[in-house]
Amino acid sequence: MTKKALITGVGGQDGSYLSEYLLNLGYEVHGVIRRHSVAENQDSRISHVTRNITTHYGDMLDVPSLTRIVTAVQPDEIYNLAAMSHVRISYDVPSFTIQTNGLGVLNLLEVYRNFAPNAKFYQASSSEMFGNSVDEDGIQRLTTPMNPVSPYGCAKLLAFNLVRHYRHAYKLHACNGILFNHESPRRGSNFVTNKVVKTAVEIKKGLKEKLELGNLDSYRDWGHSKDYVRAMHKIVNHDTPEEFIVATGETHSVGDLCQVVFNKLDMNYEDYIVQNPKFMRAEELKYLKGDSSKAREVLGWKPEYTFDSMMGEMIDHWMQKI
Ligand code: G4F
Repeated sequence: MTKKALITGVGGQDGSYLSEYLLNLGYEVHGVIRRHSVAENQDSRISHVTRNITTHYGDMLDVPSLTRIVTAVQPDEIYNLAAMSHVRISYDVPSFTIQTNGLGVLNLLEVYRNFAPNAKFYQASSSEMFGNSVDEDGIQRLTTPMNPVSPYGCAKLLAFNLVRHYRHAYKLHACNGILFNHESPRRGSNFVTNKVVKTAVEIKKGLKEKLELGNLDSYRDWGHSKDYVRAMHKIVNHDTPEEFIVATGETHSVGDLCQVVFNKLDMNYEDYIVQNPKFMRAEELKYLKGDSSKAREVLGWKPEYTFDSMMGEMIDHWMQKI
């Protein structure tokens, strides 16, 4: 029988790659989209697959819409990818962030347990939940304490704990994937990787003179979204509902990222970068490097992209587009 997947946040980077991945596996794919005043922005990342998936208007804060969608679709798998996903902006809209990324997940869990309790549930948890906790050897693992440093991280930790609680209390197949940063040409251009690549290409083509950034000294473990959506599917289809970390195990500073990208375009990044306090955070998460050995050993997952091949793909994308 054809399996049905319901993806909240289907219009985002991960939602678009996950839709493609599940369609290729033969799934019937349903996605929840939010109304946007610019109609084209609602489904710009999934316009190439909208004929093959069914979209439903809904919102994590609107329980009637979630109830209507879950009841009608009766999904086998629910992937909750909906979120206010920008960490710096979460300091500007803390209440909205906590409501959407925290209480919104509670709404969806309630609808799930009441109307589709046999489904499997995946929650997009985040390495931002660790905050500045790191083990002595410089790695975050499943056992590393979680001490978030942003409204975004606090909300994600609330959702993470709710998912575990619902699993135990109501015997649901509800899992958390703790995903470290993951990028692609489809990443919003206000996240640092795509911002650096897009602006560097604009500079190369003579359209801009400078790249304004915030903190250059923070480190991130950057993987590719396409690799990470494969992990989501493996996590939810594992025999038992559990937590998994998805990460490359490599870390690079924002400064290193700039150096790699500008070098690939035969430029020296130091000639173009200006620091602007506007892009700094009230409290910075300084360092991420994840241990994904459980996902590799238990699920047989491993990334196909390297940092270098991912950056190459993103540069090619913007070189063609601009
Ligand atoms: O690309 P970023 O905005 O990603 P961030 O904050 O790490 O969050 C991403 O990864 C999380 C997983 O850990 C996800 F949960 C979350 O949804 C999102 O996908 O920033 C990366 C780093 C930060 O240290 C930031 O301070 O880049 C630094 N940075 C320096 N200048 C900048 C800039 N970030 C942005 N967005 N813009 C700048 O101009």
